[in-house]
Amino acid sequence: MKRIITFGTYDLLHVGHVRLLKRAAALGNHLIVGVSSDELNISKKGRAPVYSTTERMEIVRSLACVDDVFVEHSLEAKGDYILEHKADALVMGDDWEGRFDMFKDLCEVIYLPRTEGISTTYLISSISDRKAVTGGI
Ligand code: C2G
Repeated sequence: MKRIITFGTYDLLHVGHVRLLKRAAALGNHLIVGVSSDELNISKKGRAPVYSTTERMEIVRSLACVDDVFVEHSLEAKGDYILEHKADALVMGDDWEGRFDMFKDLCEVIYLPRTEGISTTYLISSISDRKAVTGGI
């Protein structure tokens, strides 16, 4: 049994998220996802997610490739989460390349290529542009 852990906000779930989660799941037998809290996003990114922590957790939990979800309250607590969930490997998109190498003494650390051309930030601006074109209806 190989347990994989990964972390993310997963706001406005899109194919980039789903592909990352499917590829992470395929590296083991059990996928655990730390979904970052609204407070964590506000403090680190300066904006609240569109969907709340509870909604984002419900959406991620409903994916067939996901076995378990929990709230990620702190970016710095990854070592504790890895130990608590008995993870054998930490998987992240390569926008985080090198950032979690300090956990290599706790578990394997794997960075996977991101999907090009899609992001939550892009979706938010693209949706608001459409609203402007249609007069906000
Ligand atoms: N991702 C991807 N391709 C994209 C967008 C995202 O592969 N086009 C991946 C990211 O690399 C990440 C996961 O999907 O591994 C979740 O992305 P975000 O929701 O943007 O999460 P993020 O804000 O990077 O995580 O400890 C990390 C924090 O929880 C924040």
